[in-house]
Amino acid sequence: MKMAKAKIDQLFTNAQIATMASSATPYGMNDATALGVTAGNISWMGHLDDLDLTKLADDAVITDVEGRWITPGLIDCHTHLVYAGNRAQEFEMTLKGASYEEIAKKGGGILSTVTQTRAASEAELAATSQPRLEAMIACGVTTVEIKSGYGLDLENEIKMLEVAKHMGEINPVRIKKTFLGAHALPPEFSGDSDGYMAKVCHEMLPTVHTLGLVDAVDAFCEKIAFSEHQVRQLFKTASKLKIPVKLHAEQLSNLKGAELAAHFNALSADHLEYLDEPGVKAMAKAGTVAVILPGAFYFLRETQKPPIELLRQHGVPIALATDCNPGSSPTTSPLLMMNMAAILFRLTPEEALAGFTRHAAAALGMATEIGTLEIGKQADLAIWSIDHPSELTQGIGVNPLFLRYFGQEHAGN
Ligand code: DI6
Ligand code: FE
Repeated sequence: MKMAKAKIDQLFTNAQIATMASSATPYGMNDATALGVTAGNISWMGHLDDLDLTKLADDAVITDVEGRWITPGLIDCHTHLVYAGNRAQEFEMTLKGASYEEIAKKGGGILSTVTQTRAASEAELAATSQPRLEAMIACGVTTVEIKSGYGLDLENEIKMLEVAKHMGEINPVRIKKTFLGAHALPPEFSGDSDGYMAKVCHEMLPTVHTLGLVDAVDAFCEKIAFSEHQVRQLFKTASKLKIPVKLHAEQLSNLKGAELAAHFNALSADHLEYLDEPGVKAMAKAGTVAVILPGAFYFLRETQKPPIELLRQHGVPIALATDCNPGSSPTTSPLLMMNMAAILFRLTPEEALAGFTRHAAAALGMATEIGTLEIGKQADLAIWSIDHPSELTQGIGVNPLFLRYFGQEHAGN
């Protein structure tokens, strides 16, 4: 068999390793100082002196990282990275005192991004989104989830998901595609949100699924978006099609979205500022990951904080993400989100890093493949010029990335 003969083709030496695997040691640190990769997978960790040299390919690349830290590549498990235009003018209006409602009435808000995204060709949409993906890659990101939800009709939702897929094909990064047709009510369905949800369930979701464009289904469960009852219809449809679900829940109020998500064994419930204890318990029971989005909390000047201590007490895994979007979290920086999560919500630096690695992998249903440094997993690595992993969370807008290694890029060797 090919695998049995395969040798280490990339070796990193003189490293300190934060595996982020759940273990007794902080950051899953082990005492290995070298890490070997075979065809894009982690195949060996240990001390160089103990390496059986017959296991090393003759042409192996050996990289001395000079004492730097290796962590899993970062995973951004909640983004709206593909969109056209920007909402900087709305930002100016907000600072002059305009409310969200006033801005929406003047054609702003999510629907202004919908108008601009619909007007963009596939090529334009890809071109305008590409710098955001590159910025994430430059921060050590190796996997990005991208949601649709600025098309809100079949043609434009397909366009967004095709762009996301294409970006994964031309960039050294793994893209997971989430269908968020139920993000907002499109203008042509004004006053008929049940009618729109029926279209999402009976036409849009089955079609994008048949086209192979969907890894998960998401919705915005909120008074200004879709009700618990409407989201239930969507999740029933997704379950029939065997597509995993996730939910924007409890961001601005408590509509019991997290309990609904848990009922459908959701991969994650996201935002969660207004989450209560029954919701936390339901998530714990279902194994649903809590995705915390400090960028949106900060940018919208929210004051209600997600119940971090309750999540800890009930053992709910906490992931973090950028929520990269033009309206409520215009950022591409996971490291900045880690700092905000620590300062605003008192996550520890270790929890913050686990939030962008191990738990983010679980929020995408990929816990067995990525998110920790373990033998057999993808060799998605971020190598940092730091003295200790807590520095990743301490810095504000600092990026100490030294090198990023994306296993899949080397899988064909
Ligand atoms: N919650 C949010 O914070 C974003 N979407 C969502 O469901 C906002 C997206 C936007 O304003 O464009
Ligand atoms: Fe979001």
